[in-house]
Amino acid sequence: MALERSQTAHTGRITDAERRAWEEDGFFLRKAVFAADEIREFGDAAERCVARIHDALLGANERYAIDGNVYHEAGGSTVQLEHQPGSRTIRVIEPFHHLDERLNALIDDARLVEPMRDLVRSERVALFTDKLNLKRPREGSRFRWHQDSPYWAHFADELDRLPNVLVTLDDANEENGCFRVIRGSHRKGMLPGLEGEGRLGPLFTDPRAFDAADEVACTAPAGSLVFFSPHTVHGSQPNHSDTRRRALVITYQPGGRRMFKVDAKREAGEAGAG
Ligand SMILES: O=C(O)CCC(=O)C(=O)O
Repeated sequence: MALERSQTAHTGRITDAERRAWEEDGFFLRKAVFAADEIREFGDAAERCVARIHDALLGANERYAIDGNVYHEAGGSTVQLEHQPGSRTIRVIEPFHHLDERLNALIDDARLVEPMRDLVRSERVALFTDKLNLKRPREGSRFRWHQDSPYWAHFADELDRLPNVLVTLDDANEENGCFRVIRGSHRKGMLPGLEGEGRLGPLFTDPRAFDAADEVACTAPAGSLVFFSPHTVHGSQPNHSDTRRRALVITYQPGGRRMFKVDAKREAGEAGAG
């Protein structure tokens, strides 16, 4: 399905067309918001985070497996490794903001915070959580269809005030596993999960609960932003290409509230960590 209705090149508060896309589609895309030198800085910073986590994995850390997927609590983050048995490749780091100053500063960038004031429905916004998703060439695995709201339902009261923004760190296309959404799937709130598929199954959305014909592949150049609702069904395919596909996913909330994985408050914007 074509993207046109949900994409703009705007950088400030959200436009009327974006508001309509948010309400009707559950997402909108802003292409090429960051300049080439900034994108390079973010990519370098992401690799510094990976290096710090690799160091942390060499020290004492808690390791566990759920449904065969390996996780570590290391360096102040939850770290997921790629799924192949014995893989040491890092797939997800949550949170990442404490690992690198450049990425910590990005959380306060007006190009993220200004639209978030509208989506959070508060002039004061704070960080809820932040993830670095790394799809390495040939090894990066899929993200199954899911909503974020069921993960957060036991923690947060106002699920509809937890908007996400995905920042592409590399050009994202169908071959390297670009981000995908199900247009309009946010409108029914939390959808049923999978049954009989292990402990994680209930967190993946039952495909009978949405229409696969509404799938949109968010192909976009590096430095683009996809804003999406916590109820929007989303996921992505494996990286079958020789190019990496890295992305940040940052979730905001009204100011004055504590973060999801860290027992501290992190205001964003002018009042942020600076
Ligand atoms: O990075 C992706 O392609 C998927 C991200 C995602 O589903 C998530 O972080 O919840």
